[in-house]
Amino acid sequence: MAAEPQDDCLFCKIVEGHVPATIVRETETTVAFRDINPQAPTHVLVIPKAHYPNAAALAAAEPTLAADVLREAQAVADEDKLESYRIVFNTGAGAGQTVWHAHAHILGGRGMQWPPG
Ligand code: IU
Repeated sequence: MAAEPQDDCLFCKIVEGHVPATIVRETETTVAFRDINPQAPTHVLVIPKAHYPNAAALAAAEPTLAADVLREAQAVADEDKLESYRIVFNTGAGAGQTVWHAHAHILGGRGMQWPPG
């Protein structure tokens, strides 16, 4: 099932080029851009071009596209020469999700703590 762009979605607007972003990679199905409020030396968001409200909805509807997002996470890490990195999918407001278009945070370039905050 294809997901249509949403008029009120910031990340759909980035995909369409209507809102600026520092894009680091683009494929047929995904876009990767630097987070405007970086939490690590590398903080890139990888998003599917198609609109899904979160990673679970994306994986349920288009597992191949979810895999594309994960593949691009590694490509971002390779480009920034990260030996280790963290992938975060905040899912739901209680977990800190603020943008309702599925996105993977790719964080690296510094030490990480566990458990996360
Ligand atoms: P979250 O997992 O939904 O909280 O992540 C949304 C991210 O989108 C957050 O880290 C913001 O800094 C980031 N972001 C952005 O990169 N560009 C924007 O124009 C906006 C948010 I609004």
